[in-house]
Amino acid sequence: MNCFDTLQRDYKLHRNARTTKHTSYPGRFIVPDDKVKWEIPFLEYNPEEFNAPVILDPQTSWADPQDIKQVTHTFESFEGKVAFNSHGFPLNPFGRTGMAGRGVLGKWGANFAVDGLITTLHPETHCFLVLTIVRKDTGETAIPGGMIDTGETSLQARNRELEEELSLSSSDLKDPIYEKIVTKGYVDDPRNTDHAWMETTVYHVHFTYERAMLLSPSAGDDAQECRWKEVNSETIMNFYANHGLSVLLAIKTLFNQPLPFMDKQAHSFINKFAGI
Ligand code: RP5
Repeated sequence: MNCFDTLQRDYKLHRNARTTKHTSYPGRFIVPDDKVKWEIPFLEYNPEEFNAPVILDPQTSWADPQDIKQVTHTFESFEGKVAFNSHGFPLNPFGRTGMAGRGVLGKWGANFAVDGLITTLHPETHCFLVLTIVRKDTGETAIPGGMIDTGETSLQARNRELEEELSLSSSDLKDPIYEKIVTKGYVDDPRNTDHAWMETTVYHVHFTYERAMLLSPSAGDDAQECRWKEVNSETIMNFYANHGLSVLLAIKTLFNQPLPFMDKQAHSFINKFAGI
């Protein structure tokens, strides 16, 4: 199985959401692969409920009320119609996570974020390079991104996050040779619970190497470090959440375009681990 297939299989089973967790969380109830889906009976299932103090604080403007009956927003999801359990709590569209409540997530149901993926191709090594951050909270390599604020569009949020985390302005992002929304959907995030989860929109921009090297990113806000990272089978398996899968999906989508800058050697390199 190549890296892409492995990452996709793990994503569908939301392995991170079941086996990793935010540092403040109690242990997750163990959910075997064959008991992930809500439709599969799992009578012993008894996850602990956890709601972080910050989201229970009425002063926290970005958090929903703890009482689900007082929630006034509609329950939207890129994954389709949101299902509810018999107590009226929204159900994670990918299935059981081993944790009830909202954890550290503010909203019941989907919590919407955005990711700003920036890539280039090295002209000599024929390797893809991705502009990454190291997250302050987990120390893991990630695509820069963050939560969408109330009243913001996902594109505005992408621009704001790139400014905050990398000090890149929207003029830095002008005139890429390719630009596309790669995916909109569930994130296999360590903060997810049975009733609150992350969803994202991934924006991809691809620059020529010369143009990319003119960017001068510097880490800030939630990012402790930033760097161009080579895409290879080792780096791709070690991204935060399912960001490695998003990167490969972006590269696969890019290679499926009839674009003049296509690099045959890069194509055969990526093909080895992503099956393009
Ligand atoms: C992930 O968490 C998203 O893909 C995005 O990268 C990030 C948003 O959360 P914060 O970085 O704001 O914590 O689920």
